Amino acid sequence: MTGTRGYPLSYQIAATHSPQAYTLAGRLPAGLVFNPATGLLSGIPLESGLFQVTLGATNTGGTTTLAFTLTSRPALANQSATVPLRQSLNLQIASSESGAGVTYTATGLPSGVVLDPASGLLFGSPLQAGVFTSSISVATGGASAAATFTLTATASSLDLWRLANFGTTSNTGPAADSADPDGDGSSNLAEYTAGTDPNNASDVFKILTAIRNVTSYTVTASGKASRTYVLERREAQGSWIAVASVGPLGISGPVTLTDTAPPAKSGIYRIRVSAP
Ligand SMILES: [Ca+2]
Repeated sequence: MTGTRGYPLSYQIAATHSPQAYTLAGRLPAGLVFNPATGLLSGIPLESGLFQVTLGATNTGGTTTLAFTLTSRPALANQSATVPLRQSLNLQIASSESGAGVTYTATGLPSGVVLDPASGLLFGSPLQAGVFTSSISVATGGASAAATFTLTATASSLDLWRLANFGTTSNTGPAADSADPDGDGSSNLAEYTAGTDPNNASDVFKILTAIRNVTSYTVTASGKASRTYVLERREAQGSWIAVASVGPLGISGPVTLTDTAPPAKSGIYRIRVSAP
């Protein structure tokens, strides 16, 4: 007979020839009781393992016995967690068991995530994005239970951008944030933000024209869809102040920003581009 720790269980001894009483020898898991008058075994097992007992049925003709194994499985539910790609994690597989003599297994984890079989702790950091349905088990005292642990490792938009442009989500080598594989002077992180192609030196965020009139200063720059552009100005000893803003752009194309009150003396301008 098999039950699960923490869940109600009942078992009626079946015997022929109208038994008058029943016997049970051996140890039952805590929480189960045996009724010798009715032969009913019932309760909620409070421990896991294999329990060897001997059942007996008695009538006027004598007693018949039967060796019987009661399996009380650990409780182990399907469970899930969502973690960011490459971020370290500490996830405890939840079960009814703890302490010495408990063993966990897990298969199908993303690379970078490992299991401590004694504690059921999943640790490390996922190196693959996606949904991983891991088969998990917990065993103690000869009884075991199986379930699934669904681990979702989510990729950020920057991860997905790296994957699209460099075939990897790893922030290393030519795909590193600080790298400039096309040699256009703009780092990968800057190209991600600007929405430009990190593998094409001619596609880079740049000022196209700058025109100073008597009452205005107008700058055009290469614009990309969904990006926002802010023209900022600084005068001597001053701080940067925003003087014009355009975006988010609906489509890619030149973006025009005008300072309608340029300083009488000199000033420095820059354009800040931001991604959604
Ligand atoms: Ca570049």
